Amino acid sequence: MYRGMSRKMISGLSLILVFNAWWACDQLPTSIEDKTKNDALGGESVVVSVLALDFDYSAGRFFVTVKVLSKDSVERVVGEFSFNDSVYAQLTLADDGQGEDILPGDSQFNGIWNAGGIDPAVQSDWGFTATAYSTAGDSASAGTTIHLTPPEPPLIEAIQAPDTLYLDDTDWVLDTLRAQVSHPEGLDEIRDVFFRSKRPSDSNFGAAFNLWDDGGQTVLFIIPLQNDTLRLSSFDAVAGDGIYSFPIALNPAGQTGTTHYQFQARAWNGQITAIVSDSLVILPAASVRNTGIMTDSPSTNQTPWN
Ligand SMILES: [Ca+2]
Repeated sequence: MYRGMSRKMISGLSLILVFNAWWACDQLPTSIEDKTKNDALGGESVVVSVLALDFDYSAGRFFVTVKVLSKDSVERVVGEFSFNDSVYAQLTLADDGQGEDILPGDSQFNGIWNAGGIDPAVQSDWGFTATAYSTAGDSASAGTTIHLTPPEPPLIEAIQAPDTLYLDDTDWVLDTLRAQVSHPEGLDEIRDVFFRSKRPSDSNFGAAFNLWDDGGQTVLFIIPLQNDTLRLSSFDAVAGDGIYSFPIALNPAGQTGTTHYQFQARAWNGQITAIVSDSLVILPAASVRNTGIMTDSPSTNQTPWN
C-alpha cells in the first residue's frame, strides 16, 4: 500500500500516528517497570515462586530464594520448613540487601535456616512453603521439596606410580605419580587430591602436596642445575579427566631406599577419602651398584622425593 510514497512521507505519517496514539491516552502512560510487573502478575494480586532451595552439608544450613511480585507493596514474606507433615521451622525472608540477600528491592527474598542436628541419611525429604502478604491484605503461597542425600567423599580408583626406580649417575630421573579419582556426583565435586610422603631418612610423613589435573600447565618446581634449569610441571597429560598427577624427580645424589606415599582426596562437601598407600623403591645408580657403595645422603631440597 506504501508503493509510490517516498521514505520522507512514510516517516512523517508514522510520526503523526504515534502522536495521535499518545494524545488518545487519558492518563500518563505507566512506567515500563510497572507494566512488566503487571504482565508477570497475570491478573493476580500477589505471585510467589521459589527460585532456589539448597542445603549446605558442611554448615548444616538451608538457603532459600523466593521471588515475590505484588500489585501493592509487600508487607512480609514467611517461609516454613516441614518434614513428615510437621513444621520444624518458620522464618521471615528479607529483600533488604543484608546477609544472604544480594540486592535490596529486586523482588528476590532470601532466608537461612540453621538446621543443626539434621541427619540427611535419615531425614531426607524436606518441604518448604513461602507465603507473601501484601499491604492490601492479599497473599499467595508457593512450595517445593528438597531430597537430601548424605554427602559422599571422592573415590580414589587407582594409583599409578612406579614400583622401582634406579638413580642415574649424572641425570635426574623423572617419572610421575598419578591418582585416578572420581565422585558419584561428577568430577566438579572434587576439591583436591593430595599426598604425603615419608622418604627413607624420614621418621614421619611430611607436608601434603596437591596432585594436579591441569594438563601439565603449571610449573611446580624450578630446580637450578650446574649449567641449566630443570622446570617441572605436574606431568599431567589431560586437564579435567580426573587423573591427578605429580612429578617424581630423583637427584643423582638422592637417597635410596623405600619412599612411602599416602594419597587422599577431598570433596567440596567436606568429605574426605580414607588413605590409600603406595610405595616406591629407589635403587642406586649402575656405577654405585657395581662398586657396592650405597648413596644415603639426606637432602635439604624442599621436595617430596630427595
Ligand atoms: Ca589429568
